[in-house]
Amino acid sequence: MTTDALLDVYVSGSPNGQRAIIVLEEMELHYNLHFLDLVAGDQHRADYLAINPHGRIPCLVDRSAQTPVTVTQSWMICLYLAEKTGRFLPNDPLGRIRATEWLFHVATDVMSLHSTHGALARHAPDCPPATIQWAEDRVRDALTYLDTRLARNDFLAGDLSVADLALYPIYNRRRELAARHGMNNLARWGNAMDRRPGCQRALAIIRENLP
Ligand SMILES: N[C@@H](CCC(=O)N[C@@H](CS)C(=O)NCC(=O)O)C(=O)O
Repeated sequence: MTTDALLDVYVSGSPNGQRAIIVLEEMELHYNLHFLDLVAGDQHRADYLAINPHGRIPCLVDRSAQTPVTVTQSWMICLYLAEKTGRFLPNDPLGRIRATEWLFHVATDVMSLHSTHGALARHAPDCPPATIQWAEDRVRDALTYLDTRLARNDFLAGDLSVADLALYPIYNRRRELAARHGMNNLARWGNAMDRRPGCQRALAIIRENLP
């Protein structure tokens, strides 16, 4: 993290925002951090909407090229920075397909269930408890599949890749669920991620900047 870098990142403490910081720290990039308070509505301010009209975080602006590049969607920020640095994405075509496949898997088959359950449990007071339990069970199923995958692989795509970096902030919110269901392979993977200095720096930055 720095104050006059050519990369600007706009985040909050949510898993999608954390994902961008984790990737930036793991890739040892210099960047200007803009931490938005979503409860206060920073994402709706005109100066931010001029950067990302969708009014969502995260958003990355790369001013290192002649024409600045703005990238939204935390998954695309993962891919963009992996392409830019040549890190956490294999060079060989098959390895690249596998890492990208697992990145998409985490985005569509894990994050979507995690978000749905979180939204129902926190923001839908009239939702029947059985429906909330059903949604939690779908998160459990998604994590169980990852646990099975990690029984035979150290990391999702074999070697450490952007897919693992992208999963880490979701796992951090679901540690208790995974432990309750005895997902030991996922726990071993989580411990390996916990030990990474880039992940540790990212979590410290998030803690320091929470509103
Ligand atoms: N699919 C997007 C999701 C972006 C998103 O929904 N961000 C939320 C925070 S996690 C946000 O900015 N919410 C602000 C709002 O809804 O006003 C991504 O992965 O980046």
